[in-house]
Amino acid sequence: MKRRHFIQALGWGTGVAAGGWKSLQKFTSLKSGAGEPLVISTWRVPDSNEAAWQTLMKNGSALDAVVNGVAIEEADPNGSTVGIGGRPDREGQVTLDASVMDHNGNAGSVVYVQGFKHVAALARKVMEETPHVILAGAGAEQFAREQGFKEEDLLTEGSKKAWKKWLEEKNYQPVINIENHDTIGMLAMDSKGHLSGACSTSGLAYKMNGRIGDSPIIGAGLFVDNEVGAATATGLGESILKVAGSAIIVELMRHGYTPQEACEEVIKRISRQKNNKNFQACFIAVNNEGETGAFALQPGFIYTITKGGKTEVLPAGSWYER
Ligand code: SD4
Repeated sequence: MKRRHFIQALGWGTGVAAGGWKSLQKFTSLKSGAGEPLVISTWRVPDSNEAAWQTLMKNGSALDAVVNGVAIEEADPNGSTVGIGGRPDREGQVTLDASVMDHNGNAGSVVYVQGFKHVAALARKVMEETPHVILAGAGAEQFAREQGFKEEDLLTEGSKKAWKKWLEEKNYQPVINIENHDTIGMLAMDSKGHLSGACSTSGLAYKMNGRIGDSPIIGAGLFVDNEVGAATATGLGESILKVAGSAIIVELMRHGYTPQEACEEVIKRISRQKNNKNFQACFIAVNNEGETGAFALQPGFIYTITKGGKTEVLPAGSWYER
């Protein structure tokens, strides 16, 4: 018997009300249906969702959809945590990280990439054109050149100004929510019921040179198992890495948790980390039946979901309340 069925037989399958689980009643999983296309992304990214949706509507695969979708954010110079315009590290260098996974369990990732904004597409190339999963730094950039990716300066005037201002005090504090444009994690289901995901980021503003977060690490910032579901993350990468967040969410779903319950369980584990009131961690998830879930450590996390051609930006529940 699947765990969920077992739990339901015991009569406490949904809406468990104990401690931090109370939000379950407010934020139950949203149901779509296997094979009914859907796109779900971290933060407010309606244009990205629209691009992904249009890809699905033209019979593109879930993988095509997520790579096209996150490319919109990567190309937006106003987004301060993704692609061009992403905030630099302490040395003033914009270094990007990204990962992708497809419905066959294939994975690709790039870390510490400079001068190329479409890092999710580059991660896809790593997945499809190389025998490896992760390429880093100069090697990833050389591969990008060979693959014909456009090279450009990603440090915009706005980012440079913000960095110069930051240098005056050099006060390093992870920002809890950058509500509108933050790391984009996107999951999609296509009409065949196949799931794929992509995650793209410039990481934390003013990070130490060489720092890598969760977003390009398979199992932390992104995980897809077509037999079960998919999850992706945003927030303080260090907190997400330490619990293998996205992989654990998928594993919990395998054992019968709804996407919502699985996101909440992993946030509960993160809530035990030190300084847990001072950083943000957030997850979105979908299972292979098209049910979705979202949950965060702190209030303020929003996500964008597109189903049936309709896009909505919704608030997620959180461990700590306002
Ligand atoms: C990182 N998780 O590099 C990313 C940053 C992020 O909202 O999601 N910011 O840790």
